[in-house]
Amino acid sequence: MKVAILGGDGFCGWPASLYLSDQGHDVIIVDNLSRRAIDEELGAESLTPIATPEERVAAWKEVTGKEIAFHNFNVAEDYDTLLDFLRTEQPDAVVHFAEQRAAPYSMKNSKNKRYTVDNNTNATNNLLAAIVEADLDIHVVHLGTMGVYGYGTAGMKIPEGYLEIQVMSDEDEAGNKVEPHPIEMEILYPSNPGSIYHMTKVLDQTLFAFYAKNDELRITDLHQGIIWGTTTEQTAKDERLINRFDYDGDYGTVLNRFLMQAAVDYPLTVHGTGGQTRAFIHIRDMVRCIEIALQNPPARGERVKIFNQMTETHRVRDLANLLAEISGAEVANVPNPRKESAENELHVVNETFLDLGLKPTKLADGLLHEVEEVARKYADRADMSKIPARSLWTKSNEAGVPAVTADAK
Ligand code: USQ
Repeated sequence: MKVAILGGDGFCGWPASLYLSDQGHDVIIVDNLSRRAIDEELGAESLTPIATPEERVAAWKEVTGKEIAFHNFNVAEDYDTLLDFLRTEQPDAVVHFAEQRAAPYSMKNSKNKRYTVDNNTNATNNLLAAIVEADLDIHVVHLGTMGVYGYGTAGMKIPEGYLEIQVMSDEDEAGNKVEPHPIEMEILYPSNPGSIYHMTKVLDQTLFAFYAKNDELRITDLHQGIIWGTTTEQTAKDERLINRFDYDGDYGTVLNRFLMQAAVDYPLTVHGTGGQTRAFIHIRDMVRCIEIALQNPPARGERVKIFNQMTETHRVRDLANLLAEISGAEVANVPNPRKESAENELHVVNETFLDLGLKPTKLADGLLHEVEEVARKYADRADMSKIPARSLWTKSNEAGVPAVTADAK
């Protein structure tokens, strides 16, 4: 299958590109290197030393003999280039990772809020509009988020995208009064995003539903949980193929941050009570899920397929306590910079991927140490001043959150 990976230089895009190439697919990466530019803007680097995209694809060729093409352009801004690219390459599928993915970065200031909304929604709309204009039948696989649902429970497991509901009506279709009777329908699960970033993925859902209905585009939206791990079988083949490892307060995600903090003897930064429960998936399962989604596209005219891409749920404080137990790390409860429920339960349906053959890599499988080892190996590259999360959801979060110092913006 010929697959274009938009955002193929990023934390998920790069290992997914390598995995698909390794499975024999013809992979083309499109990326404008915006994530690397944000590293510079924040003065925060990946803990692992990542090679340039050119070095990466050359190393892949050297190590495996397989070619991955790389195109540098901005999907959100260069519509004509995107359209030409699709017309020339005519990929069977496009995997769309080309979005700003950090909740704290999106909440930092109004500039970042506007950038995240502009970038993410334009990237998605440009892709969909270009596929229609090019008149191509391309399956779009999009990396969405579990965060579109919010993290509560309504006394039921969160379904895969759609909710069957029943409403009572005392009117018929012509508006005449009749005996109250139930009407059944299926709707997108009510959205409840907790950040501007998560909100852009809600907007994406509406774009997908429209283009699937109006233009019969074939679209799969993957509602992914928090990734943990950094290494896949492919990224481990050569140091030049290494994946990025974010540990800073804006881009680092919770479990990888805790593992890095344990490795460098930094007290684990539990926000508030740590009662937040979230969905997780190992990076090796993520790449496999992308391939499974590619192999199971919806038919033309079918509604958007939505899969919950997660394998287990954990409470933040349980993760911190587990790491404290196995690595001797200290746990620090810090004031929560976010506006989110202090405590929540989370139960999620994830049968589709399991039925299609995913064999989950669970926390219990011993890979926690592998991540800590990677962090320990590159510990000398860590900048401790970048660890605290300083992006505040509202002004009222200010109390107790570490102040920004001149060298730690
Ligand atoms: N948290 C801590 N301490 C930390 C960092 C985070 O207690 O040092 C807490 C947060 O307050 C939050 C939870 O851990 O309650 C998760 O935070 P996170 O930074 O790991 O994840 P989040 O900001 O939600 O975003 C990440 C990815 C995003 C993806 C999302 C999946 O950056 O791209 O969509 O996870 S999900 O969380 O399921 O919506």
